[in-house]
Parts: sequence; C-alpha cells; structure tokens
Amino acid sequence: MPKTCCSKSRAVIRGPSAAAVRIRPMPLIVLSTLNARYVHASLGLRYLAANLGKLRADTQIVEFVLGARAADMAEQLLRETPRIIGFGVYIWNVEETTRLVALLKAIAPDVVIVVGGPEVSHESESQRICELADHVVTGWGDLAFAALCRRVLSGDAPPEKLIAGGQPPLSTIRMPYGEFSDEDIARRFVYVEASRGCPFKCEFCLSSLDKTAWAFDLEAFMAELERLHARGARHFRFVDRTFNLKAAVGSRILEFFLERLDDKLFVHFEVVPDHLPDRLKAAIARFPPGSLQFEVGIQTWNEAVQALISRKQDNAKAEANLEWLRAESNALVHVDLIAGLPGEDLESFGRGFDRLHALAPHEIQVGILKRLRGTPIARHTERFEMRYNSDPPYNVLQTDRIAFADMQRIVRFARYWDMIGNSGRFRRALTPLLDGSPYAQFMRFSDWLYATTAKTHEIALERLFEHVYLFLTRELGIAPDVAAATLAADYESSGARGRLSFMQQHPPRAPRARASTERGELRQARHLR
Ligand code: B12
Ligand code: SF4
Repeated sequence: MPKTCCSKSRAVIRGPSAAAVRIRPMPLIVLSTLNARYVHASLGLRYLAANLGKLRADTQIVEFVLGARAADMAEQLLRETPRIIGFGVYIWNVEETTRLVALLKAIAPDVVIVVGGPEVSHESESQRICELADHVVTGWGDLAFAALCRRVLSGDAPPEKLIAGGQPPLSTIRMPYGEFSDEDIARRFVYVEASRGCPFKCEFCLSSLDKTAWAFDLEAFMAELERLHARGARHFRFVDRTFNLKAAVGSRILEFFLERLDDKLFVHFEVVPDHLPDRLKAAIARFPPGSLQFEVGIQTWNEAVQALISRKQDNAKAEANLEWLRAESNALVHVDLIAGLPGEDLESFGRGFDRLHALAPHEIQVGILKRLRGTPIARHTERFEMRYNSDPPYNVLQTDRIAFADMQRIVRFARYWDMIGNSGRFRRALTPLLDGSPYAQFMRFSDWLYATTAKTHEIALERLFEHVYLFLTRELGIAPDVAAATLAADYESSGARGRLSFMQQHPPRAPRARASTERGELRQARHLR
C-alpha cells in the first residue's frame, strides 16, 4: 500500500512505496492539489496516479489544504526536483493554485506545469492559471495525463497547450482505490465512484454537460469496495451524481453495506429526489441510525423556474420521497436549495424554504447560485439581469428580482441557518424561533442578529446562545424562564459544558447528555439525539 506522511506545512505526501522512494528519491512527476479540508482526499489525483503505468513508480501525490502558504507549498513540491507537476484545479482552489503556479514558474521555469480539473476545463482561455501553465488538460484526465507525461518525458511534448482529455470507455480506466493509503482510510473520507456523469440537464450544474451517466463494471467495483472495507475503510462517500437511477445497482451496493454493518460504518450518497423505487426503499429502511446519509437536491420547488433551468423534477414525488425518508428510514437527510435562480424572487424562495422545512429534513443547505464556468445557466444572464461575482465562486450578486441588499440578507440567512438550524444544537429553541413561517421568522432573526453583532463568522457558541435568548425574550416576548430553560436544555444536550449568563438566573434541570461521535461527525451525531 502507498506510504503516507504528513509534513508541517499541512501537506500529505504519498509515493508508490517506501522502497521505491528510497531507490529513486527524485520523482519525475508530482501530482498535487489543494483540498477544501484535510478529510477530503482527492479522488481525481488518485485516478491519474493509478493510470500512469510504469511512470507510477516515479510519481508522488502531494496534497495540501486550503490556506497553506504558497512559498511553503512551492518549497515542498520542488524538494524532489520533479520534471512535471500536475495540479487538480477546482473552484475552491483556483485562486491559491494560480498564485502557487506563478511562484513555481518564477523559481523553476523548466518544470512542466500541467493543470486539469473542472475549473480549467471550460472557458480556459480567459484564465491566468492556464496562461501560466504549460499544458491544460480539459475533461477527464485519467488516461490523457499519462499520455501527455510520456510524451513530455520522451522529449516529444505536444506543441499545443490545450489538450482534450476525451472520454475513454470506463473499462479502460484503472480504478484508483489502491491509491488510498492506510492513513487516508483511517482518517479521511474515502471517495468512491460507481458511475460517472449525469443524464439530467440542470443548467447551473457542470454535470449537465455530461449528457448521460456511464457505469463502472459493477463486479470490479464491488471487489474494490470489498478490498477497501477489508483494509478498514468505514466512511464511504459516493461521488455519483445520481446514485439512485438504477435500482438494481443501487440496491446491490446498499446490500453490500448492510451485510457489513458495524457501529463505525457511514455511507454518503447523492440522490435525485423524485426516484426511489420500492426495492431501494426496502434496503434503505434497514440501515440503523447514523449509518446512512443522503444529499438530496431540491434546488427549487418553483415549476416555472425549474422549466427555465431545464431541471426535470416531479415535486409531488420528491415530496413523498422526502416524507418517506423521514418517516420510514433512519437516513440523515441533507437537502440543497438554491437562492438567486433566474425567475425566482424572495417570496418564491421563502415559500420553497417553508415547504421543505415542513418535510423536516435534518439539514437544509441554502446555496447561492453560482455561474460555474461552462454551465448553460449563462444564457439567462441578460434577460434576468443576473450580475455575478467575476471571481470564484462566481456567486450571483443580484438579479432582476432580488436586489443586492436582499441577496446579502439571504447569504447571512444561509450562514446563520447553518449555525442554528443545521447544527442540531438548537433543536428545542427552533420551535419558538420559527413559529409561524420558518422562512419569515428566521429572516427576521437573521436581520436582527446581523444588526446586533455585525458578524457572520467567529461567533462563539456561548455568544450565539446568549443572542438567541435575547431575541426570544426581547423580540418575540417569550418569558425569560421559558426561553432560558429551553436554551439550557439545548446547550447541555449539544455536549457543551460552559455556563451561560441566563443560566445563572434559571438553572437548568435537563440531565447532561453524553456526546457521541462514534459514527462520524459531531453534527451528525447531534441529529441522532
Ligand atoms: C467531493 C466534492 C467536493 C468536496 C471537496 C473535495 C476536495 N477534494 O476538497 C466538497 C464537499 C468540500 C465540495 C464543495 C464544493 N463543491 Co464540489 N464536488 C465534489 C464532487 C462531488 C466529487 C469530486 C470528485 O472526486 N470527482 C471524481 C473525480 C474522478 O473527478 P474530478 O475530480 O473531476 O477529476 C477528473 C478530472 O477533473 C480531471 N482532473 C482532476 N484533477 C486533475 C489534475 C490534472 C493534472 C489533470 C490533467 C486532470 C485532472 O481528471 C480526473 C479524472 O477524470 C464533485 C462532483 C463530481 N462527481 O465530480 C463536485 C464538484 C467538483 N464541486 C463543485 C462545486 C461547485 C462545489 C461548491 C462550490 C458547491 C457549493 N457549496 O456551492 C463547493 C466549494 C467548496 C469551497 N470550500 O469553496 C463543482 C465544481 C465546479 C468547479 N469548477 O470546480 C462539481 C464538479 C459539482 C458540479 N457538478 O457542479 N465539493
Ligand atoms: S444538479 Fe444533479 S441531477 Fe441536475 S445535472 Fe447536476 S448532478 Fe445531474
């Protein structure tokens, strides 16, 4: 298994084996990226590495985490004097990677820089990172990167900068799971992929360009899952866009995990909401609490908006399936809504939020529309006067229906909702806080909290509890002892141990709850209580 080691500059360095690194201390190729957080191990880089053939022995994967210093990363990458460095470029790291590539080009202009990944696969001509790089591989890099490296290393580098990755049959691509090190398996999410692409066309999404979904050979994939499980992997995240499209495949995968249930197993899937055949439901219903998570994209309930952005969604079925998941399964249900879509105003968004809230998902993620490079949503820019941030993450700033100031209010709403609604820490307090219309009430709270604190980040948990107490008592007129008892019970069962000022006057009576993190993240554990 590949060797892993961590350096002080938050890099994770991996080579084929300790022995190979000793025999040949200078890798010809380094594959690198900046992940959003340490727990996200890059699956893309592992595909590239697994498909390098003989060159794999001379290749290292060096992963960083957002926030690492460019000079430190450059030092780390150049330590082994590579001939080629390939970077995985995504919306979350393009700015930092651009600075890093600029630095590398200044210090070591002879090192061949190849960039690839979704962020440089479209509208590449206008990007500084593509200007700086020697080669830009667009689309799938699994086989194209290896082919390019072989040409560069044999002195036959292609003259063109832009190289189309193409879409080779999945059967010709080597699966990357042997590239997960023991440390990855023990401490990071293990990303896996049973299928690639998506048959749907939602215009805000990069996967809408795929036209279809391709499946990996199921038997070979199951064998890889088995190997990962045998090596101790318990936290699996499927990157499939539409896991539940084929009931036979979905249920086979679910059965695999059902046969291997233990109290550490945690599996995450992205699902389309209006398609949950009985066969899948039967398997889903057998998972115990804390072992299964679904990310469900609703995005908007507004049918006119759905039609505008080419999103096919049967709202009635989606609603029934969400109801079923909450009533009949133990799955953690995380649902995505998008604010700022063309044709959608604040009222419509608010109605959608309330409709979704009534279905009681564990988490509602309010995302602000982004104009991702290459996505067809751009065709609505003029008609709906969509104004986007020209820098990543290309978020919409205003539309003909939502003024900039209101968009800012939604951004804060989303942030505070994450801290209060999604965190699972305020379960009791949410009842009085959201009484009536959850959207209107929470927007009122959000406007008040921002006017009071002028902050959306770095609000300590205790301060947040104090603010909710003030809002409930001063703004909503709830009796202080009732508000204090409610919040004290929430505070204690969230596992926190401090003393809040209102608790001095109204000592809590609720028994202390034990924090359990066995099955994954704290936030998920809180939803289970
Ligand atoms: C895991 C994931 C995340 C993780 C982060 C993972 C990490 N490493 O840090 C989390 C959950 C944090 C995340 C967040 C977001 N994500 Co995300 N995420 C994904 C997801 C589901 C899987 C990525 C993956 O592993 N794919 C499988 C591999 C095989 O594909 P790949 O990564 O594209 O790699 C291939 C090619 O791109 C290329 N390639 C990759 N690297 C390299 C390097 C070289 C040198 C070469 C030649 C080629 C190459 O070859 C690979 C093999 O074919 C994808 C959707 C998907 N299924 O791909 C979205 C996706 C990458 N995310 C996307 C978006 C928009 C976001 C968010 C902005 C969403 C939001 N909240 O609004 C946030 C931003 C986070 C932030 N902090 O700002 C977009 C990317 C848009 C872009 N231009 O980068 C995607 C494609 C979803 C979509 N369909 O629109 N995400
Ligand atoms: S939003 Fe989901 S269903 Fe729509 S194109 Fe993207 S991945 Fe496919």
